[in-house]
Amino acid sequence: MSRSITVAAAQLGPIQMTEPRSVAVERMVRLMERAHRRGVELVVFPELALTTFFPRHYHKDIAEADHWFETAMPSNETAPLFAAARKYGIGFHLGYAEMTEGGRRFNTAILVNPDGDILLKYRKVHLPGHAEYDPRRKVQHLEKRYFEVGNLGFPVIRAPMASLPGINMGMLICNDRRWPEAWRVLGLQSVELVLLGYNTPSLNMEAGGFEAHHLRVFHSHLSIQAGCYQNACFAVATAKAGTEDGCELFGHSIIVNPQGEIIAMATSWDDELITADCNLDICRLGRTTIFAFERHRRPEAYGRITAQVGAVQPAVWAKRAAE
Ligand code: ING
Repeated sequence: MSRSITVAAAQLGPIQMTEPRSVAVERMVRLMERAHRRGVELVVFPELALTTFFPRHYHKDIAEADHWFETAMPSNETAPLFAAARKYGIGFHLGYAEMTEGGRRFNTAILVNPDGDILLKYRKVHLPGHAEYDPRRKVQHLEKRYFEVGNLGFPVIRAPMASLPGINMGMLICNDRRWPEAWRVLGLQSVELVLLGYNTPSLNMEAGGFEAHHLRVFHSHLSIQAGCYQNACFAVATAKAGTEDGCELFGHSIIVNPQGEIIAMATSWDDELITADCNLDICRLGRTTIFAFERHRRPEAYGRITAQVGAVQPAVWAKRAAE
């Protein structure tokens, strides 16, 4: 009997600044109902799924952004999600802005089972963008201003989900997907299913040079497909999409298998559910052959990866004087 689970990316269309959490949660509950009708057992919502992507807005006093954060999970506003999970017997992943009791701010994701247990929490490690107002940018990207670097590492948990007694699940958030180190830390914990949400502008907002528009989606898919192939795992990658307060985010949510193949993709930039049956047993081929880490990895050659932050200049070749 194969270890199979039916998963869904529950892509969200835009959430405007003025849209209350209750409306976003209602939209997500509708997507869970649709997921239930399709026999889905685990739903993945986007990064910062409860609000607009507020790091595009500058606040001199970051406390002015506190209303974008959740101080409790679940809360009154998010309780309907937990209720729907219980009603339909569906697990879910939710990305949101977390304010801890001590007042620390993280870009966070949780994995919740149908009983409402929070099985895993992850706080985004790779925060793109900048911390101070950048006048050169058409749109700000102030994640480094509003969030601390995640302090939970890249955890993987083996937990019951759907009809299976145990699935190895881990999470990434948005920019993390572009960093192979993040995927490999999950892979070194035998991850089988990576859940990730993203909010990614469809245009390059930095004044760093021209980038053809189609490359935005290409780079996102390339990163996820490579991560899955090189770590022999599935991924469910869910966008918040559409135009939020004039800023366009691309959709193209995907579900990817351990061969790096896209097995489902969203085609709208609105609320959309894409689903796939994932036979987790097919992770085994990569893990026992080309990516049998214990047989093939050579950590003694990888020192630079943790010893350095930025790149150094290479040695310069010079022709040897005749001996
Ligand atoms: N968004 C973007 C992402 O990594 C970005 C930021 C876009 C970085 C394009 C580089 C290139 O998908 C978030 N929220 O990380």
